[in-house]
Amino acid sequence: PPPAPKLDGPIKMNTYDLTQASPEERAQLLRRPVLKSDEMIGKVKPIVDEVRKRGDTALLEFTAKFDRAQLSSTVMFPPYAPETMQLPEEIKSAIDVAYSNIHKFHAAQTSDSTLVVETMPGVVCSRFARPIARVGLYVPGGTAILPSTALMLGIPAQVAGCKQIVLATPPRKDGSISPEVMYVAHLVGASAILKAGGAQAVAAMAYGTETVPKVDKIFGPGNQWVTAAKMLVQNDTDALVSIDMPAGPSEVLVIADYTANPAFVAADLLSQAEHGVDSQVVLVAVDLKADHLAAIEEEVEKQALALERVDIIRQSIPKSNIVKVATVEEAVDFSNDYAPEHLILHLEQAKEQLPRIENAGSVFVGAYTPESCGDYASGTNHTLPTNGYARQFSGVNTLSFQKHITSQEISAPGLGNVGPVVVTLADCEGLQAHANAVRVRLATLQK
Ligand code: HSO
Ligand code: ZN
Repeated sequence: PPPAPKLDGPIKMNTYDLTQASPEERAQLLRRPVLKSDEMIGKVKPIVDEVRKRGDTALLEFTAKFDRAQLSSTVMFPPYAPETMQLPEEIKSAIDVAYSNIHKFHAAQTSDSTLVVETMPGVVCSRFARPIARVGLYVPGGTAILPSTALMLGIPAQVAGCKQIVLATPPRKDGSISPEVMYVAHLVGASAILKAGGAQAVAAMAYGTETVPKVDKIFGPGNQWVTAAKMLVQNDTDALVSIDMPAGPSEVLVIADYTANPAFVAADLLSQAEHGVDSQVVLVAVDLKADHLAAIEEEVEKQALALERVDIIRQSIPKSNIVKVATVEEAVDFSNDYAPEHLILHLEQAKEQLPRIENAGSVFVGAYTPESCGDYASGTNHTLPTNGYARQFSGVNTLSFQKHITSQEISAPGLGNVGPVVVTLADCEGLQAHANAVRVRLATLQK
C-alpha cells in the first residue's frame, strides 16, 4: 500500500517580524495564493456549453457523474413536503432565531424610500429602488452542509422582494437535499430548488433549462468550479446575468494585544482554518511578550488536536502566518493593506480602532465577539469579499438584491434654467440633435 500521508507533524503557524521586514517581505505577507482563473474558466466552459445546449438532459448527466446522484427530475417547486424538512426541535429553533436576527438586520437595510432632489428650480431628480426580479442562490455542498449560507442569501432576497428565488445546491447520493437546507428554503420562500451543484448548476440558472428558471443575478460562495462558471456566464451577453462578487478561499485576520486571551485567539484562528485546506489565517501580534505568543501557539495545537476536522487544519495552519508588529497603528495599517474578509480585534481599545479600518469584509470587535456569531446568527451577512476584494466590494446585503432607477421631471421654467447649459455643452460636443431637443422646446416658451 502507498505510505500514509504524514498526519502527525506539528500544527504550527509561521512567524515573521514586520519591524525587521523589507518592503518585499511585507508585500509577500500580504499576498494570497494565485488563483488560476483562466485555466479554470477553460475547464468549466465545456460543462457550461453542454448545459446551455442540452438543458436538463446534460444537467442530469453531470449530477450523476459529479454528485453520484441518479435523479429523474432536477427541480423542486413549493409547497415542499413537510417530511423533507423534519428536524430536531433544537436545530429548528436555532435556525428560527438566526433567521429572525438576520432578517432584522437586513430589513433595516432596504432602500425603499425615494430620494428626491431639486437641483435647480423646476428641475427635480429622483431615485427609487426595485428588486432584481429573478435571483439564483448557490449553496455549496461538499465537506459541510451549509444551511447558514442558505439563510445569508435567502433572507436579503426575500427582504428585497425578489419575485423568483432559485436555490441551487448539490444533492446527496440518494438524490435528496438536507432537511436543514430544505427548511431554510421554505422559510425564505424559495420558488424553486435546483438539485445540482458546480458549474452545471450555475449554467442552468444563467441560461435556464426546460425546468430550471433563468435568473438575472447569481449569488453565493463555491469552489473553484462554481467561481469560474460564475465569471464565465457573467461575461456572456447571451446569458445577461450578473454575479455578486469574485470569490476566493475564506480568510481571517486577528489583531491581538497584551489583553488577548490565548484560548479565544486560538479558537478564532481555528474556526477559520477548519473551513478548508486553502483557508487563509493571519494573526497580527501587537508587541506580545514571547510567553504570551507561545501560549497562543500552544492553544492552537491543543485545541486543533481535539477537532474532527484536524486533518484539514494540519494543512491550513502550517500555511498561515503570525506577523509581529510594535503598535496597534502598524497592525491596522497591515490589515488595511491585506483587506481581510474577516477582521477580529482582540484589543484593549477594540472599538476605538473602527474609524481607522479602511478595508475589511466584516469586523468583530472585542474579546466576546467571535466570527462564528457572524457566520451563523448575530444578524450580519457571512457572504463577504475575499482575496483582497474588500478594497472595492461590500459583502452581500439587501441592496445586492435591488437596483436603483433614477427619474427626472423638468417644468417649463425649469427647462429655462437648465436648458441653456445643455445647449452649450451639446454644441461643445458637436451633438447638434441633443442641443435641438432643448432648442425646439425653448423656442416654444419664448413665443
Ligand atoms: N466563515 C464562512 C461562512 C460559514 N462559516 C458558514 C460557517 N458556516 C464565510 O467566510
Ligand atoms: Zn465560518
